[in-house]
Amino acid sequence: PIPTNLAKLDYMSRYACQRASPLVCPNQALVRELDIIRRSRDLEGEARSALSYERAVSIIKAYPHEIRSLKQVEKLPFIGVKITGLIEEFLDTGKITEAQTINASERFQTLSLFSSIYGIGPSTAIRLYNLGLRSLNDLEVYYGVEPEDVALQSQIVEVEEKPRKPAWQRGQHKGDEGLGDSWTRVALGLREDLAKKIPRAEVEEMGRVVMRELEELEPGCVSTIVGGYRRGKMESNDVDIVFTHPDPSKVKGLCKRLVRKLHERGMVTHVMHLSGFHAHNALRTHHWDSLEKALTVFIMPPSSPFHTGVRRRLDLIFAVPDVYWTAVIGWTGSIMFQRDIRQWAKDKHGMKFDSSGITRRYDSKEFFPKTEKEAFDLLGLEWVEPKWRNA
Ligand code: TTP
Ligand code: MN
Ligand code: MN
Ligand code: MN
Repeated sequence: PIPTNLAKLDYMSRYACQRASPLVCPNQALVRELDIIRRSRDLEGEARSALSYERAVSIIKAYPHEIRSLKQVEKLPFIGVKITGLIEEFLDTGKITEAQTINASERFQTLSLFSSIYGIGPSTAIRLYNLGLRSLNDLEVYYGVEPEDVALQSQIVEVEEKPRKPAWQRGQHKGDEGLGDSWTRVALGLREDLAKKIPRAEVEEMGRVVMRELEELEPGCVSTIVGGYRRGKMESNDVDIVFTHPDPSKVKGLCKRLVRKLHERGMVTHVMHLSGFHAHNALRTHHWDSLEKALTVFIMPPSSPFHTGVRRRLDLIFAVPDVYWTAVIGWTGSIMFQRDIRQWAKDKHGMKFDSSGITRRYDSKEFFPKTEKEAFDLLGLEWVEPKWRNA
């Protein structure tokens, strides 16, 4: 199915938010090869190079035909000399030697493994690699993981992170250096569960279970399940939910109350980050943090037919009604789609966009879209269905 306004979208655009990017594209094998190099650059701390590959991959994801000749890609943005050479090799041989070499290397495999642990980012992974560690067992010994780290915690584990740059300023690095050794021990204990993907039906059940608890706490809340689920992924790594309440005064403090309730019911076992309207956010200089959010570990209650005992990552985001739709857009992603909305808003409209609002730069006027479509309209963007935001 092709988006109805595909004609108005433009796969040649430099902005991912003007392109239609499906989950699976006609050039998926090429994308997979280039993405190995992208991940390797990322793991090696070569952020600029990683971003170049990310942009190249993203433009190919939106290319609507199978690529059979270099002529098809020569006019695409972000496809420079280096990438053109790699595509040429792929067209000739069906593979990219550099990607295959990287993929087979012990270093890449080990860094990938280490950074798959929540809270371990590239530079920690490299440090551990340089210490000679190679396996998860090595990590457990190094961090002194005890059986109780692996066992289900009955007591809530709060791991408050240091303030750090928002995701879009960090590239894809999740949690690097933000979390300490105590969290890493917990994350190692959870790794088998958190590595398991979440099917759509279970994502939906998690949404229902959480909403039932929230309704008891504060009737009348509304929510949208966002993240990869909303973009159509068949299996997610976590569940992301944005909430609001028609009465803005009911939203403040609700995130903490919900997390406490879920914890009391045994459904939330860990909380990695709980944030609200801190004093330092009152000036709204720290927009990303002005939504209340909790990054948690959830376990389905025994009363649910989906109860398996597998622990899941659950992100809860609370927004006042004024910024609900910008929060939904931001947390629907993809990261690249969102990053380019921000860039587009700045370049074309002198506006600042992020999950916590839309602000005009010159007079700081804030805009409060009443729907998601209205937010796109405000930014002069064609509507893009969530399942076409897999940039
Ligand atoms: P993620 O949950 O990290 O990723 P995802 O849902 O796209 O895919 P999956 O969970 O299956 O791996 O982030 C969800 C979206 O939220 C992401 O596309 C961009 C946005 N986001 C932020 O705005 N800030 C953040 O700190 C993070 C982690 C994500
Ligand atoms: Mn903060
Ligand atoms: Mn997600
Ligand atoms: Mn998430």
